Amino acid sequence: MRLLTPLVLFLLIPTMASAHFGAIIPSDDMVGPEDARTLTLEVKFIHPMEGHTMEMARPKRFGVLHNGRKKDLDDTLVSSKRSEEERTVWISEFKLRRPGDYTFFVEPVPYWEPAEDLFIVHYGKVCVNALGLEQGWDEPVGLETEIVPLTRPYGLWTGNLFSGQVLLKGKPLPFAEIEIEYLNGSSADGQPIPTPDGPLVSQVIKADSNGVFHYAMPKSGWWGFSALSEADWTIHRNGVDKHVEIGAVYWVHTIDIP
Ligand SMILES: [Cu+2]
Repeated sequence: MRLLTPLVLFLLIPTMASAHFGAIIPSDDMVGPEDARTLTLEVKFIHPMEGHTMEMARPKRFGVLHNGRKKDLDDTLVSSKRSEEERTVWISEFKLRRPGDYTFFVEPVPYWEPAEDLFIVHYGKVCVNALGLEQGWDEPVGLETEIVPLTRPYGLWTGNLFSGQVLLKGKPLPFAEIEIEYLNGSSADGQPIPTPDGPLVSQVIKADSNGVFHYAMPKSGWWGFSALSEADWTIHRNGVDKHVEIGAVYWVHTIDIP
């Protein structure tokens, strides 16, 4: 039995309940004409359901797509130690000047994960609707891999179905596997739910032959969707070429019907 242990551990790794998620969490997903127009965005690398934060280096790229134009926001990022674990997260203040949808996106630097013997790069996205004009949310950013929403990704009730399409190099990724996690503690009352066991931590669904998936969100708060692929490039580490897991991550917010 003893000899089997390393093999068993190896087999367990791909189905580990605890999933990594790159995240961009804005202070709101909808900003009306009467609201304060400064958004605060938190860029971080987390295990959303279990409430853990990984250390995050300054992202390689952070920007926003609005009205068909991409704007670089690297300069706005300020490091912070907000999490209980004293890990670095990145904060950006952004002023919404014009109406329309703002899709924020991040490309982190590769994160070395010794437990999986690979690097992780999660391309994160989130959309914020501004000042009453609902336009732009369905545009791709043009990242190496990304989720493009088919459901308008803001103003969602709890229980709504969220649909999206997974793209890899701009093309639909057939039968992509998508992990879904709830950002625990992000409900309207701010009360975390007790961390569930095993398969309840991450939900897992598969896209259809066009890379399209659907999921109904059962609680108010932020929900992360992550579709993982293996990059066709590797990173040299201590003389060995290591695999790179690339993730297309998208975040949406739901509120309860009053
Ligand atoms: Cu981790």
